Parts: sequence; structure tokens; C-alpha cells
Amino acid sequence: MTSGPLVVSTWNHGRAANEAAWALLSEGGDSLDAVEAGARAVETDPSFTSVGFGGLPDREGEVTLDALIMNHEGDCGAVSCLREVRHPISVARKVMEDTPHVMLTGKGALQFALEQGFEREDLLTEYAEERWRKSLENEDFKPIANVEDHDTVGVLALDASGRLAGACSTSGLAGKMSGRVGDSPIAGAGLFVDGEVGVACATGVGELAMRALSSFFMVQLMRDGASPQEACEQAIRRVVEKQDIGDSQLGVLALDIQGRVGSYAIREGFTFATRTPVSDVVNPSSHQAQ
Ligand code: SD4
Repeated sequence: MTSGPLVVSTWNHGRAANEAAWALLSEGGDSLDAVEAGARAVETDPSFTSVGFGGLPDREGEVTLDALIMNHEGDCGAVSCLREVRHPISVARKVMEDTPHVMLTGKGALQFALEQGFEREDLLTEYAEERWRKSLENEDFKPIANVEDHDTVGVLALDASGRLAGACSTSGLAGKMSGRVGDSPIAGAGLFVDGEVGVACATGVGELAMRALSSFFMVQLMRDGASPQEACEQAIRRVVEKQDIGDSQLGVLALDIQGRVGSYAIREGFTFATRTPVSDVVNPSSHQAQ
């Protein structure tokens, strides 16, 4: 017995992701196709300035993208530091399905994407360029996650056949150093799927999740019997106890094979969107007391 279909996605823009994913899930579609479609919907919309086309650039003014996709069998594909391709999640899926590798990065990722027929285009919008130029005037400029309520999109789905899948896609932290790669394309850090147990993802300052392998940790906790909510809370607690979090934000989201959902964050502001046969909502996440 399964309680799918169901899809949950990070932040307010998760609603747009869910809508695209739901179009497939509600027709009996596969969770992997659904999470890819969900991420693509956010990647292509320039009003979401932390993912795909229109994403805010690094310190040198370059838009570089990270993405990861995983299926219920634990297969995964990722790209990091990918330039000039609007849909990194689809390139990541190609890496998973058509290469013996898990991740391609930088120039090689672009070369592979072009060979696969992806179009090359300028991803820096006027708005993003203006924001970047302004940021250069501020010498103390540092990346801050969670100031605008839209960050990495993480899409977690359970389909009607009980298959779990996950996808995440991001332009990373605005103003990051050139060459910086975050948690999102790293299996176990930004996203992890165990088809028998659950799927989890992270958003916010990626370094926090990379040091703790937060997504793998959450899925392992669920394997050991924790509910998704307990797993999320323990993962955030672990980060707060072991790392100097400063004023950083990290939000986590988890879905188990029974269709139960959990979320938690270091501080206020993290939201996630849920779509089921009976609801289509954006929820504020619970968070640690500050
Ligand atoms: C990163 N976790 O690159 C991603 C980006 C994000 O706040 O979620 N932005 O660190």
C-alpha cells in the first residue's frame, strides 16, 4: 500500500515546481519525470533569482549552476559549475542515464550538454546583472541565504506506484567565489534518496550541509525508525551543535515511503510547498528557537 502520489518542494517557488510535477503524478506518472519537470519549471522562470535562468551570478558576474537528480534505485546524476544551459537538472539526468559517471563539472559539463543537444544561451538577466553590479559597491558583501525567501529548489516526490525520487537545482549563493560548488549537486549533502525509506534535501548555506552530509543523515535516521520530522530536527540540531552557524540559514525537507513529510530550519523564514490529491499549499517550516 502506498500513499502516493505526493510532491513537496522547498520555498514558495516550490508551488510552481509542484504544479509541474503534479501534472505528471496525477496521471500516474513516474516520480523521476515529475521531479525533473518540477525543477525545470523553476529553472526557466527568471523571477526566481536563485535557480537556473535569471539566477544571481558569482563575484565575477558569471551564472554557474549546480543540480542533482536521484531515482528510487539510488542512481544519481549531477552537474556543477555549469554555465550557459538553462536546464541543469535535465543535463544531470543525462549524466545519470547516459554516462558511467555521477557528476560532470564546469567545461566538461557544458561540452556534454552541448553534445546532448542542449542549447547554449546567456543566463544573466538585466535584473541579475544590476544586482551583481550593486553588490560590488559593497566591499563587505557576503552571501546571505534566506533574505528573499527563494533559494535552491528541492523537489521530492512519491508516485502512485510507490517510487520515490528527488531533484534539486540552484545557481548557488549569490556572490559566491568563482568556482565554488555548494551542497546541491553532492549526493548525500543537498539531496539523498533511498527508495525503500525516504528522500531528503537541504537548502540554505550549502557549506553547513556539506560538512554534515545532512541529506544522507536524514535518510539514515528514517531508515533507523525516525519520522521525517524527527529526522529533520535531528539534522538541524547536529549542524547547530557542531558548526559555527553565525547568522546562516539551513532548511531541510524530508518525505518517507509512507508519504509522511517533515521540515525544519535553523531560523524563521523557510517555507515548503505540498501537493497531494487534496491540498496545494505553502507551509511555513518549524525552526529552532533563536
Ligand atoms: C548552495 N544550498 O549553493 C545552495 C543554495 C541555496 O541559499 O539553497 N541558497 O549553497
